[in-house]
Amino acid sequence: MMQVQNFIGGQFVPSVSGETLPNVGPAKGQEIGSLPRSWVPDVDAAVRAATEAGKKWRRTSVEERATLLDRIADTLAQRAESLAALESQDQGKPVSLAAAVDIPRAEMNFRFFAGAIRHDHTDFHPMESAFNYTLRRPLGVVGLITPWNLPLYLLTWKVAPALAMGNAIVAKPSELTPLTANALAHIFQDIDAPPGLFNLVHGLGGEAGQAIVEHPDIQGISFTGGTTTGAQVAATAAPMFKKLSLELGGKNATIVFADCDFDKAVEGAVRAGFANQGEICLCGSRLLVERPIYEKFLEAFVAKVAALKVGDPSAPDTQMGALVSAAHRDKVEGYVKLGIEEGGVLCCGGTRPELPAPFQGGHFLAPAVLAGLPPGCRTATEEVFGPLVTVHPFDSEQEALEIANGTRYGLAASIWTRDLSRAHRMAAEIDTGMVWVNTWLLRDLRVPFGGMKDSGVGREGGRNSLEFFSESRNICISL
Ligand code: TXE
Repeated sequence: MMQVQNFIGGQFVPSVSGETLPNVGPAKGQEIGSLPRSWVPDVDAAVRAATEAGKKWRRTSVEERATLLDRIADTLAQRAESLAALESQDQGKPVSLAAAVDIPRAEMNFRFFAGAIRHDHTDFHPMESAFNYTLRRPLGVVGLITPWNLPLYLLTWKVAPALAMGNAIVAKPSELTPLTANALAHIFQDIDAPPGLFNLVHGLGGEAGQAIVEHPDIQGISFTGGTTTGAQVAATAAPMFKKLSLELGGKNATIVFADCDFDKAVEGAVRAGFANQGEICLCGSRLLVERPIYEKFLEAFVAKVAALKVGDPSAPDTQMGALVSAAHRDKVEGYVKLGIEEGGVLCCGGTRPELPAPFQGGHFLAPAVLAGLPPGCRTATEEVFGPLVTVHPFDSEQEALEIANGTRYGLAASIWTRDLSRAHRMAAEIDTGMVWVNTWLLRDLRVPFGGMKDSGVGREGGRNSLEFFSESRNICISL
């Protein structure tokens, strides 16, 4: 049993109240440990520690900060195997995915931002009688609130640039996945990072999370999670004029034209639809296929989805693990049912697979494909965030765009076609923050990452992160 604690001022401590929350493992549906149920007193202590540490940290050199980030990356690399096993056990994803994606990306997040500040530059604007230069100063103490789908990957995506720009941190991971955040705290302690630089407060969103957002001595909030929660966070932070970054939900379209590389597009659509059990905000949960190849593509897609190996996340050949919680599995099951009620045909999956002990109590769901739904129905426009893809035919670029843009979200899309003029045309018209062409989830950490509409506000990545986690100050010197 893993009883994690808060990490405040460089020490592991229980919550002030002493209360804890259970941590349930998705694969077996059994308790694997506990986490502190923190609230205002715990957040206060974390903010005090961060404020103290931040006074020194903001005066460190770029090289000192980059060196710390590199040391964290080195330690993450050394502990990669155990971190992958921990992430898989906590979140339910296959250990192969955690080892190939989550943990290497956590390491890369630190290495990337160490490089970003070593090679950064700011602006200089000469005038006739004066010149202007821009200084970037840290915000001070920042609150980082992260979700359960890519726990370490998304936490480090915020921790690295926040530290790189001289800030101190109060972070709260999802109460559903505390373990790798705890392991990161151990890394900070093991490498003797300045105490109070990185503080971890576990607990419920409406308690510890809310306390972080409303704390008067936290200058900025970077949030990744659901759209509904994002609205609550914004409502609290906005009147306090805190800097705010919101990376929220998505209902992304995979758009396949008849001239595509057929096998590559099928492979890409399956990966986009079901990677990480479909629990990625970038997942292609709507598949739009040009009518001439619709039947053939649907058949090939369903065959590959039905063949995905669902089961023990720790088994090397498992392709889809367990959903993060029983409640989330029930939510996805509810959408499968709704899809059928809305007129969809269930082509495969959507049921609980029969698994041998000790997995019979796990939160598993066979990946589901629903065809024949009207593109504007609830199942095809609301974020499900699980292993469910709806498939729709289209007859023109215009129709594909209308379907793709016909939801409240605007995060990502992928387009599969050999006609690159068409790809550029479509990419310019799709209302999303990101578009992939003949690929999916290929990531360059320098590019702007984020969405529009109900998918969020702001961009992360490269200079976008450095600018979010700092205040630009223009200084004008008269000649
Ligand atoms: O997110 P939540 P969850 C979507 C997806 C998913 C839904 C809910 O649809 O089903 O969001 O997922 C903290 N003040 N995405 O439950 O609830 C909470 O404790 C401050 C897409 O993970 O938004 C957790 O740490 N904090 C997303 C974090 O917010 C609060 C990835 C996210 O929790 C809070 C995950 C409050 N009032 C879910 N309430 C993506 N875009 O990647 C909760 N929290």
